[in-house]
Amino acid sequence: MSKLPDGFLWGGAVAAHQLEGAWNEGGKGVSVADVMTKGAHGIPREITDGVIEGKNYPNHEAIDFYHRYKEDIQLFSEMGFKCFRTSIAWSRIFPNGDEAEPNEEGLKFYDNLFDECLKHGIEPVITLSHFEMPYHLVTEYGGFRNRKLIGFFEKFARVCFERYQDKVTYWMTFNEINNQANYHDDFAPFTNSGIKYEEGENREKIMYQAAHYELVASASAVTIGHEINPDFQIGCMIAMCPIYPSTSHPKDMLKAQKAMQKRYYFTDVHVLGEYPGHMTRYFARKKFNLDVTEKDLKILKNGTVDYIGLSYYMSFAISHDQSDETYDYNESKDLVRNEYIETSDWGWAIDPEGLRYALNWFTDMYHLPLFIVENGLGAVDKFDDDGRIHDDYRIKYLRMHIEQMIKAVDEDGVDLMGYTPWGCIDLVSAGTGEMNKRYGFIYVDKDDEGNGTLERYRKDSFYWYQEVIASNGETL
Ligand code: P53
Repeated sequence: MSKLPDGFLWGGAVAAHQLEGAWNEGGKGVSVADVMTKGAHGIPREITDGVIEGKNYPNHEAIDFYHRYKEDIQLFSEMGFKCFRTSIAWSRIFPNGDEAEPNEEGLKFYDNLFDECLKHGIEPVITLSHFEMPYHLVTEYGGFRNRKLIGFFEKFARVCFERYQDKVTYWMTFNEINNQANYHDDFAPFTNSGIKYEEGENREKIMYQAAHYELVASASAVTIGHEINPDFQIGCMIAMCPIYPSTSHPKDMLKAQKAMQKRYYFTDVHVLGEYPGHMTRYFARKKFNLDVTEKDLKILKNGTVDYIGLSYYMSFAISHDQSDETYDYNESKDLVRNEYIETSDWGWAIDPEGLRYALNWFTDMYHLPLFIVENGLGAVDKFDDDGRIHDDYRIKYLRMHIEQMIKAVDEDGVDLMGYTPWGCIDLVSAGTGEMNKRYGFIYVDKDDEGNGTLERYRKDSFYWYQEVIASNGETL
């Protein structure tokens, strides 16, 4: 007897900009992902002023899913996927983001894609905004620092909900909205919110303002979606990296708790429809004077989510700073290495128990169904002499996490909807732009310089995951 419920949504997850390619086909506009070059571990991706000739923009072609999706969905079907998580590239639907009418060719592409999934009995799970807003919204409006973006997002959401109301039931609004808690780096504010900081700006205040507009836009979309189809399940999407105290020193404990509050208040607003007291007091102490209207607060209250989508890759650890009694969180400075945990080749802490902890934490805090919509190991894969890819390291990582996930459901009573490992087919890394940081069950022949046949190959993990799904998690 399986310990997971019948109908558990096994599948895989991707995002439009990381696999579709065809960046300027079908009437698509330039997105924020199209102006990011390739970086590497420790080397940030450059955010260029528009698309500059001669630079390496890995998302432009990606793995050409736009032209090959039928073949790829066939492979997902072969693995037994019950669902497939992807996103709708906003700039395929509204190339500039502020048009009066949507782009029919873009809408048609997703009709075809969702039909293809449904044909194979695969439920589409759709993120509306996954690091790919139209670049025009950055240059013309300053991204989500501008209140006008709420209206543009609402319109985009409404068009998608109406068009796909009979094809898609599971939705998410903003992918990993809380990544921008790290506003010290340029990456997350740009990918989450389309924000490019000027020299000397108050980065933190601008981030909180942008996040507020996004939270309002999200809540408004939830309300619109439920009006269009009351059966819609609309979730938020949170990047879950639990933050542990580095020791049992009470000040480390408190520091970890305060850090968790700063990194996860986004979830409180999505789920409870209001800001927690620690945040309103923090905004007041910092004299941020955010633009938050009475109407916004009503929208937040009315548009609470149906479930929490989460990514889980790693945990963090933190220690207090002797000189700082405020316990304010600085993600790029405060985190320390956890000596009990090994890391991936990209420095991400591998911590399967952390997944069980995270699932319990969300359940205790919010009492909502959860959906693990990303988890996985980025690794370099090589063909062996027998012409195959023996990715036992990936199988090991996933097995350990699925074991903890099952304990959370079976022993702890967590209400879990499904599990979609990240990058079920190799794709462009979001953080570094590399192809070589691979997550897939399916190998794609393409390297970091853009060379390769784009041919697909089944890795060992492909056959392993097929068994996992067929046995509903019994055979690991
Ligand atoms: P890559 C940071 C921390 C946790 C998740 O990431 C993150 C990031 C951003 O790098 O992103 C999510 O490709 C995101 C995906 C992304 C995936 O994790 O940097 O939702 O778009 O590809 C893995 O290895």
